[in-house]
This record gives sequence, structure tokens and C-alpha cells, in this order.
Amino acid sequence: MNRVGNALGSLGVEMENRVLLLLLDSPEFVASFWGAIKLGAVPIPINTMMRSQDYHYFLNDSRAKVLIASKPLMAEIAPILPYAKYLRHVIVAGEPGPGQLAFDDLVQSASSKLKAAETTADDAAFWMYSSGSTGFPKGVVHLQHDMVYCADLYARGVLGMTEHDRTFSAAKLFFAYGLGNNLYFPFRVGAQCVLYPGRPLPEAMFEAIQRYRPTIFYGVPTLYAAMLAVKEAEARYDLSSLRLCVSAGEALPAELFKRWQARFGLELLDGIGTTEILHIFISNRPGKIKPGSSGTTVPGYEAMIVDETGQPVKPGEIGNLKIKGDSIGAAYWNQHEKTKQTIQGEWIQTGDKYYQDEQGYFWHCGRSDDMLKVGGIWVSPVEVESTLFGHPAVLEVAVVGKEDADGLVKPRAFVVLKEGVTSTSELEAELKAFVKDKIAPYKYPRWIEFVAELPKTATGKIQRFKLRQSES
Ligand code: 3UK
Repeated sequence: MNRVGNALGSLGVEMENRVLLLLLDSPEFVASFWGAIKLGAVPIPINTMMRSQDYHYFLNDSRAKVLIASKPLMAEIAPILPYAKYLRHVIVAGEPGPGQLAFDDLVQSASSKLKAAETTADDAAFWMYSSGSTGFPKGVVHLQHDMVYCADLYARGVLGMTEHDRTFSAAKLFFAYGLGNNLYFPFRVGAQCVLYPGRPLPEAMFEAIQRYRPTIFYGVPTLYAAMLAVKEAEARYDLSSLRLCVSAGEALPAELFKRWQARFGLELLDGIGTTEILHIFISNRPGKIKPGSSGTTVPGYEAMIVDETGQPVKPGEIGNLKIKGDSIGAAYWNQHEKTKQTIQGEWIQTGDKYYQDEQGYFWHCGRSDDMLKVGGIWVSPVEVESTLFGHPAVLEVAVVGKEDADGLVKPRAFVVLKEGVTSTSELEAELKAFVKDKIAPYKYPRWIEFVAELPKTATGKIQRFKLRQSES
């Protein structure tokens, strides 16, 4: 940490300057994140599964002076580096290219002594980008105290984390979920963390749990469903080190909770967090779980469910969830209007529909926008639509969410083809591949329905609710 901080300082990075991190879960990530913060600079971990056009936007929007990237991720970002207007240095964890710096060389030649910058609890500490239904992602500016607040309320309060724990998160550190799970939670309490740089495939997760013996495992419902599909996993793998499994990112269907408990004898603790609030603010508690619900408010946060006019609804009625608590980010970077729409005084609008039952448990009822959570990651239907629209066979297209056999939402596209084009299974495969090639692959539509026309209002607006309800 100190060596990275000094290395960044020697490259001219000053307090408040941004440093973009395109890093796999690795010691380099940990040292870069803390090193930048100790210098008073502002690290911005970004999604390692995105495309060069996304990276182009992150670099220019943040005006980062330095990029630190893992070698295997350089191929995707390298083509746009000449267009990064504010970037001065590229540091590579691994073999650097021409004009780039080697992480190891820089760190080895830097001093291991570094005095922490004179920041306050309210200084910007790091940013995390969050996607919206339209427009570019928004940089959420998180302050120095935000992660302390989350670690104390949720990690200590709900998970009961201590220095005897060892965390393992399938959700990567560049997600707000993973960053708490596997970085500032264990560091706050003096616990250990297991960093896994590879793809979080179900069998690999079982193997890592058996080999590194974590006490807490964090995943998303889609991963738990995939792990449940591994035959005889309960007999093949030793999961005895685990005391807790946490689920977040999208709603956990009750059925998955029950199957996980029956197979592995472990509870799956569902809780909801957002990038804006940083980590989980409503959660189930070990031993008091209501399967299918998000649980109750984490002490330190307040929740309110309001109608369209902003008035609280009656218990049992569905409304928009608002949250109050001290880990809410300061603002969206350079997005004044979006900031005002979302953060209203001490309260933040989550964009989620919820109702609260008589025992105080919160039940998720979908989003108030069109955004989809697919495998715990945001997918904007508008982005998938405009990508498909670029294919020569497509006349009109609409993308909505559809539940798969496990009750988890995946994108489904309705396509009207141009005159003379016939709908074939080859074309369906081609359209899927087309999306995977153009934008981050996890956004591709899992189903494509060819239709003669799309349902529209008198003014020509696509009626998404009709498509959501439609059967194959
Ligand atoms: C949805 C959930 C139902 C919900 C996150 C844990 O997911 C995280 O942050 P994001 O900004 O997405 C936030 C949105 O995702 N969601 C998340 N968890 C649940 N819906 N049940 C859940 N348990 O729409 C929310 O608004 O990517 C998760 C910790 C920190 C996080 N930032």
C-alpha cells in the first residue's frame, strides 16, 4: 500500500486526483486501492467485463491521470488509450507494453514509508460507476466515512464478523458488493480474505471453498442456482469451514434458499444493497430468515415506502423504497440533475418497488424503471435494443426481462424483421452473437422472439408491460 502510494506520488498524482483501476481480484488491486486512498487520491475500480467504448467513457468522464490495469485486460482497453484526454501514465500488473510502466518495477523502487494524507471523514475516498436505463454510467462519489459505516453496521452488526473470519466473494472487488465483502470488511475487523482472479464458475467456487476454507461466502442468486446444478456437490466438496452464505445483487427466490439449505445445511442470507448506498441496508438475519424476503432494516439505516406523491403507503402496500443512512454517496460526478432526482436531502430513492409485511420484513416487487439485474449486474434494455437495431435484419426491437426456470430474470428480445427477411434459428443465433460481440457479453438476450409487430400506445410508445406478460 505504501509503496503504491509513493509510486503514484512520484508520477505526479496528488490529493483528489483520480486513479482508474482495471484490475482482477489480486494483491495489486488491494495495494492500489489503499495506496491511492492513503495518498489522498481517489481510486475508481471499474468492471473488468466491459468493452473498450465503456472504458473510453470512464477515462474521460473521471479525468483519471493514471490507469492501473491487469495485463490480461489490456487488450480490451489499449485501443482507446490514445483517446483518453487526461491520462498521463499506464501502469500494468504484468508485462508492460511500449510507453507503459511495470507495476512491480515501480513498487520495488518506491519507499515503504508513507504518511497518510490529511484527509477528513468527508473527503472523497473512491468512486464506483453505476449504470442507468439511458445515458452513460454515473460515477458515485463515496466519502472516507462511507466504508467505515458499512463495515460497522452490516459486517459487524449483521454478519458478526471478527478477526477469526475468512471471507471469499464470488462477486468481484470492482462491484460495490464485492468491495465490501472481500476488501474493506475483512480489513476493518482484521479478518482474512481469499482473492480469486478467475471467472466465478460454479465448480471452481466449490473447489476454492474446499481449498481455502473461508467462513463466509458471498455470491449472487444466479451463481447459487448454478452451484445447485452441480451434481452431488454436497458429497464431492467439503464446505465445513463455512458459517454463512450471503446473497445479494438481485432477489433470491425462496425456492433457491430452500434447496441450498436442504443440500448444504447452510442458510443463504439475502440482503439488498446499492452502489449509491455502498452496501447492504436491508437484510435477513442468521436464524430469522423469511425465505423470499429481503429481511429487515439494518440498524443505522431507515427505510420508507412511499407512493407516487411521496406519501408513505400503508403496511402491505407496494411503493417506492427510500433509504436514509450515512453511507449514501455524496453525488453523481458531474450529474447535478440526476443527483437531485435520486438523493433528496437525507433520503435516497433506490428505484425499487417494495412492500413491508406485519413483522417488518421487506418484500421486493421489481424496479420502478426498466433496468434489469442479470446475474446481479445491471443490464439496460435500451442499450441491448440499440445494439440489435444496428443489425441489418432488424426493423424494430424491444427488450424486457423474463424469469428463467429458477425465477431469475434474464433479457428477452422481441424482434420485428425487415421485409423479406425470414426468421430462422440461424438468425436467432446470429443476433445473440451480434450483441455479444458489440457490448459486454453478459448483456445478450437469452431468448429472441420474432414477432410481426410490437404492441404500442396511440402515440407509438412500446408497451413493455404487455411484452413482459407475454408467453412464448
Ligand atoms: C437490486 C436487489 C432484490 C435492486 C449491491 C449488495 O447490487 C448491488 O448494487 P447495484 O448498484 O444494484 C442495486 C440494485 O440491485 N438488488 C440488489 N440486491 C438485491 N434486489 N433483492 C436483493 N437482495 O434493484 C437494487 O436497487 O449493482 C448489492 C451490496 C452492495 C451493492 N452495491
